[in-house]
Amino acid sequence: MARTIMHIDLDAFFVSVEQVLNPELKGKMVVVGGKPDRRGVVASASYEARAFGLHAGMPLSTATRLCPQAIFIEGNFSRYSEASEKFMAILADFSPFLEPMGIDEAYLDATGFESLYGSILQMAKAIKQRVKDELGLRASIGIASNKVVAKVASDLSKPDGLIIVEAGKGCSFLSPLPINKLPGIGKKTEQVLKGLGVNTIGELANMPLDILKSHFGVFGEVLYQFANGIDDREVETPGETKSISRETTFASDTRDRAFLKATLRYLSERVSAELRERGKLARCVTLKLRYTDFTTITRHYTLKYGDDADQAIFDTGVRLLNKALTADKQLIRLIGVGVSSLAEPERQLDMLDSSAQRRRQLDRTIDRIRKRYGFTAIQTGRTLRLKDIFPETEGGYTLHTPSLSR
Ligand code: TTP
Ligand code: MG
Repeated sequence: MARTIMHIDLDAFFVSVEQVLNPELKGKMVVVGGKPDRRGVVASASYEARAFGLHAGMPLSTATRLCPQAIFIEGNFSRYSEASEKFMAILADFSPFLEPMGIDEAYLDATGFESLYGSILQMAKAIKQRVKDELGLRASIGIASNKVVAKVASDLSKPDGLIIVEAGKGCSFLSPLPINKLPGIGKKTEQVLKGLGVNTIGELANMPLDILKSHFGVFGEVLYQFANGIDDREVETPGETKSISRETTFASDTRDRAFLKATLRYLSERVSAELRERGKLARCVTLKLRYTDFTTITRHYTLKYGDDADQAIFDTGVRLLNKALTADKQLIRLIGVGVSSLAEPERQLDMLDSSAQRRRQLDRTIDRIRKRYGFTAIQTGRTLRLKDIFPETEGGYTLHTPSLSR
């Protein structure tokens, strides 16, 4: 099912808060960051000042030269964090699936919420209206079926904007835009890409993946996916952990069952170790596979009782994997395993099943040894297969998705 993801970002946030407190500043060239005779940089510039080329990160001395008539304000962070809290509280009224990103931006999963407000457009307008009425601030909103497209859309819509990108249109929406509009592309990456003759996101989307990988490593894969409008990152609500997952992308696509299972075993062990560390049991196990053509599937299985044992998570993952391998014949580029429906352990269940209790005791002993000597100090026959393939570090194997190698 297509998701509905919103990215909401306040316009010229620090400056706008100052303008609410002092309406005389409205409609003027205003810079928050410090007095012009100070060393330091622009934190936020009003859109009127941006017309002179001012932007965040620019030295105040340059800003003064470009726009001497601007009003420079020192700023007061406590005011901004207070406004930020109120802003997030408004958003939380619209959907509990809210992921605050920075001080003035958030992702909101609005899937299924549209009908509550008539339509997604009405919902977005209602958010903008409340932010304006209650805080005096303007919010720009991008709506799409994933995070990356929603973020680019909100940026492009600024100021006071609203852009909806229909499901399936993400790629064509991004295509004509310059590469620096894509999240994650900083000055350095932009320069390398330009050197390769890549100026637009569409050109990046059409680059052979191997070339991107040879220049940027694992990040090349992310760039490729984002440029093609692919992004399956969930909106993650902070606070209590609702799910735990680990995944990795293979150096080359594979259907080698033993290797897939060895990787799945390792990922399952990492997931269950974290479950035990957090003192939770999981009811739902999810397998994620991405195929050569980038289609991604997830398959779930609900356990009868909550569990945190390596073997239980792995066995369920393998069952889902076997089914998926029978159903689809493509090579696999990514495998992941996750758990959700987390609950506190109910100890009395252990008493009924002494083998489960023994397994748990074994897992806990292994956890203690691993804490002391590293994750790979103890391995099952299955994960030993990975020894020759993935580099080993003290913390475990280094998989090819660095952020997920924990
Ligand atoms: P942004 O949302 O990046 O910028 P903005 O809200 O001022 O302008 P717009 O979104 O309309 O483009 O950042 C939010 C606030 O974070 C910004 O008001 C000030 C602060 N900030 C810094 O202090 N330093 C920086 O380099 C950036 C980018 C932001
Ligand atoms: Mg902003």
